[in-house]
Amino acid sequence: MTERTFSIIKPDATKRNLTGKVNAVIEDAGLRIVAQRRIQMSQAQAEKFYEVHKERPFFGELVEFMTSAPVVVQVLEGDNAVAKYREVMGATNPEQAAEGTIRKLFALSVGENSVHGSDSQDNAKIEIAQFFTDDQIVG
Ligand code: RTP
Ligand code: MG
Repeated sequence: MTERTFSIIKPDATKRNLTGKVNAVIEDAGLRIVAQRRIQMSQAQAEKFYEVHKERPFFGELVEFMTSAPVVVQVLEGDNAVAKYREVMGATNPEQAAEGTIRKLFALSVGENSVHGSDSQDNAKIEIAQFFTDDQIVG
């Protein structure tokens, strides 16, 4: 089933000029980038986006990292896009990520792990709406 997921190319990747290389892996996997914008996340935006993790010990570090440099926010479309993109991203910890995944190829550590992808269709809808209006998504 064609669906959409939300992606962020994180600061460690934008700082190393890897946006195009990450996008090539996304497109080679059959996902279509149907919206994309480079932004500097504010502290409030990052805190809201990662609200589910606010009690976790790494929350402060995570917000600091996500606001440390520009990020690229994206909407990806394709067959089973949510699950497919999680597969393409690889495990949260790059040491456990499978060969050929974005995190295996590019991530520096469990914190600086190059990309975010929604973990469910419900969260994908919520996350997309935080950064894009419907008319900004062109499928
Ligand atoms: P994401 O939400 O960014 O797509 O990553 P994920 O689902 O694979 O991982 P999640 O458990 O949702 O954690 C969100 C992000 O928090 C950072 N993190 N740091 N220092 C740590 O132990 C730690 N654990 C998680 C990572 O940047 C992770 O992607
Ligand atoms: Mg997550």
